[in-house]
Amino acid sequence: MLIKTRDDGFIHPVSSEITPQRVYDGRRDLMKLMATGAAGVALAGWASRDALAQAAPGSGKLAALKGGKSAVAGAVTMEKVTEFKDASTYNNYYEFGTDKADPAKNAHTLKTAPWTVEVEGLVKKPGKYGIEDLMKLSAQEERIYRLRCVEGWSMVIPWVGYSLAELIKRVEPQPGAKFIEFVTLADPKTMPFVGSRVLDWPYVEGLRMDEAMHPLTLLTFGMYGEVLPNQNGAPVRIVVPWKYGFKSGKSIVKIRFTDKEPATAWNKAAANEYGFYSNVNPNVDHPRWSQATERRIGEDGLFAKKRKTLPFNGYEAQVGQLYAGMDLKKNY
Ligand SMILES: Nc1nc2c(c(=O)[nH]1)N[C@H]1C(S)=C(S)[C@@H](COP(=O)(O)O)O[C@H]1N2
Ligand SMILES: [Mo]
Repeated sequence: MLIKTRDDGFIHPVSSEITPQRVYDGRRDLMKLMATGAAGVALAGWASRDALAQAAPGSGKLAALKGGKSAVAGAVTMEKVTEFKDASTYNNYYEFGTDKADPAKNAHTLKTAPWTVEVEGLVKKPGKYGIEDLMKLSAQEERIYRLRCVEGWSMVIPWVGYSLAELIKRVEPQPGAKFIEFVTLADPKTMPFVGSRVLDWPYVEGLRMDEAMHPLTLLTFGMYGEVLPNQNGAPVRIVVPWKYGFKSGKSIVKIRFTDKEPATAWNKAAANEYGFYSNVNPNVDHPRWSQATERRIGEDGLFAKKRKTLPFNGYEAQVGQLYAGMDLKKNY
């Protein structure tokens, strides 16, 4: 699966290979269908979706879809996907304002082409990647991940990208490289709140090398079969599904390999509230609120029940081993 650039510099996905958005619009019906009889198929994930697509009325085109399958275990959930409208209008992107509606209103000023990502620090092959080359570096696939924000809400989003590990292997980390730092764009001309004092700009995030190498860590270029909307971190962001959302830095311009734990934006702003690890953990409260439950965006009607937050956001089977022997209360 590939996302290509048109000659005019505008980037768009190859739609025949990516699940079109209407698939998600119709997904509620598919889920209902699944609940009534096709339950066994539900366990099989994507294969089942193709089968169901054949069964779903008016969605004949879906049956021909082949590109959406993820090769990475645990990279697809059969939970109901959040509406695109919600995922692209309820955002955290403080460079464009602190209100959830601000990024969708303001991020049209972000200039995503041309765009380069610099790979530097403790690697044998440092370099600058144009966004188009970065997109083509490895086969892209679609993965449906939960994203759990530290503020207590969550979404289920079909992301498009490839494992960050593919890039890491390509640039050959030096033996001393223990962490990866992600530096995101801080452009006061196009980002109205970069002058504000909420955070120390640029927004920086980081991962330990084994976390960055974990196949679930997705270098992300698209969602819902399209390139990322600006407010979701165009043209490239990271998605680390077992960590609180703020670990998933948007609009990345630098990937730096270091021997020291990077100083990250929220940790610098409030170290007692936001740790470096920030693995989703229902047993470790935020100092000002519980992390035991979450509100799924799109389900916030009068009778909507809160969901129980799962350790590692439900990805414990895949990533728990990374933290064997670590005190996760201390390393929050
Ligand atoms: N550069 C940058 N990246 C960021 C943020 C931000 O303010 N600036 N917010 C983070 C937070 S708190 C969350 S919850 C997720 C939200 O991603 P989404 O809007 O695509 O759901 O982005 C993260 N990445
Ligand atoms: Mo967040």
